[in-house]
Amino acid sequence: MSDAKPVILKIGGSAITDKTGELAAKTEIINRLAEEIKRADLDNLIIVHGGGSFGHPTAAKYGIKEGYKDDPTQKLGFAETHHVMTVLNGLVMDALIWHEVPAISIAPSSCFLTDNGKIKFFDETVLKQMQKMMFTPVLYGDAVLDDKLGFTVLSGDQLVAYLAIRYKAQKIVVGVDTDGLFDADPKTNPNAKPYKHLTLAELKQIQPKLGKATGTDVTGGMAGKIAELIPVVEQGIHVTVTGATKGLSIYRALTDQSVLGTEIEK
Ligand code: IP8
Repeated sequence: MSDAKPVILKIGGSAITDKTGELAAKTEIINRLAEEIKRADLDNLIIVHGGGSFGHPTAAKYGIKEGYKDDPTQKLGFAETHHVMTVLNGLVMDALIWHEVPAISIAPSSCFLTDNGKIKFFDETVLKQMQKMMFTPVLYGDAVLDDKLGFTVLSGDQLVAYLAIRYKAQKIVVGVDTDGLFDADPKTNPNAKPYKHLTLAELKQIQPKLGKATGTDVTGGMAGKIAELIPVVEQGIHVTVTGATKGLSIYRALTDQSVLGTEIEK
């Protein structure tokens, strides 16, 4: 049984899928991450992954984030968005279980409700029981029902922030497709400079300039993702943003070793 504060790992959709395609998973990276997670061997880890080229294009096609507009095709779009997320989640679960991580998937659409896009209700009963028994819960950005909008998209980043604050996380590790946060997009600008360390005040200053994602992203790219983390850093929770696409960064970050990336603290 474990009552230890959890470590929360967010695996960005951009790291485990090709966001310029549709339904394009990077299975080699998913497998390597599973190996690193196994090697880190944490008792109280919660994993949350993003949507990448699975959830985002489908959600965008049907306007799921903006809510239900009395258009019956949107209902099928909602079902499809949730379904493609379960397909990506299945690939992540396959890899974790293959590497002998006792991981169990939790579908956010079945236990979270939002109100105008913000989490309003969470039935934590099953997650808490999993933690007590030292399973590794795995959640993901999902299409969820919303009190005001009918439905919407709940990002993995909002889930991470919510769970981190609710369970007073030890720390958060965010795995992305770059080596941390940069002052420009390092994929298109060779002069982009990395931020190695950011205080809360500095994070607030740079957040609006962090820019959009490559490909379709209904939850706001890097700027939107980091905005979700500001309240977490305000609570004194340490955040490491590092590359999930390069070997060992996630293992090293999970086991408190130095990594190429950005350390964020209050
Ligand atoms: O990639 C979004 O999750 P995110 C999930 O963490 C969907 O923003 C359904 C687009």
